[in-house]
Amino acid sequence: MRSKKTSILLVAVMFVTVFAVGIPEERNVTAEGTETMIFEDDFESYAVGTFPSSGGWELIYNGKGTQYQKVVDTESVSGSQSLQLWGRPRWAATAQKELTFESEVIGFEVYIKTGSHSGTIENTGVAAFYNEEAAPWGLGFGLVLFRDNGEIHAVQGFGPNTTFLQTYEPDVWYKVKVILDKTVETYDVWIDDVQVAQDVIIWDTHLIEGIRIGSGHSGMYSFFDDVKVFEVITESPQEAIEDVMDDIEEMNLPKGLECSLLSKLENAIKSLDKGNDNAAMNKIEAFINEVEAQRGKKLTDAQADELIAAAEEILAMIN
Ligand SMILES: [Ca+2]
Repeated sequence: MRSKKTSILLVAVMFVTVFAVGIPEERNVTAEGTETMIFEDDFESYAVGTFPSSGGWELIYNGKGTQYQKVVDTESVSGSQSLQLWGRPRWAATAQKELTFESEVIGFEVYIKTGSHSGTIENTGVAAFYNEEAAPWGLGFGLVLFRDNGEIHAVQGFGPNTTFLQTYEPDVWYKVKVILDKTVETYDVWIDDVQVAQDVIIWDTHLIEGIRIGSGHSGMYSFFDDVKVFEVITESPQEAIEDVMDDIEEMNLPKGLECSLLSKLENAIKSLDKGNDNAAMNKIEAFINEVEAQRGKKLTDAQADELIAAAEEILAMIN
């Protein structure tokens, strides 16, 4: 009996954990704004030894040979699989995924691991936003290059000038993150969650139509896992609160409750306009408490969840 209870509890805890972890993956609030995922691939869904075409990836250049550009189960960050890309001297191996972006601020994340250094400045692992058609060999935007000399670089414009970011060790996974702002034509880079470049200058970013990962001319294998592409919504907390107010008006709630919820949010906007972030956060906390108190009464669970999730995102934006 005791073990049965324990296992029921365990299942419940697992459910809550999975559920709780699932949501922030879709929408991640950071100092840059709210990140909304538009594409992700952990390479777990493909047969080992195949190229992940069924996930929308195209093999643009086949490097050392098409048979080397494949999902493997010998290396991984998530699960048991990753994508191997393997270039050769003067012929890269590159995989591209076409995407459509609506936001002016976009980003990607990818784990990269490459082999030992031979000391040249040829690229081993590469990740970037891309346009395949705009130039004979395509154009990369927000490029992050792992070079065969053990250095990681960002690229200004389309090169040849680069910015040294840091060194790397062979056969170690690195988490690369880029956020690119089309309105000012710059990008920022993080390696293992540490910001290593800010406002690297690029141009013609309106041409971006996808993401590319690859192994350059060094002839060294590279592995890629957990590719994520996201859009960053950079609205102000005030704008985000106005969106929640619109949602409340669409819920057709009893008038008294609607007025009470809206007035708390209106007051939060007034506090933010005055620069009083603490007062604004207090008002949003009061809003959350009122929503919680009406859960299962004048608000359905789904409505309460939606409003609280939105309010918590706004708190994270202000904080
Ligand atoms: Ca994986």
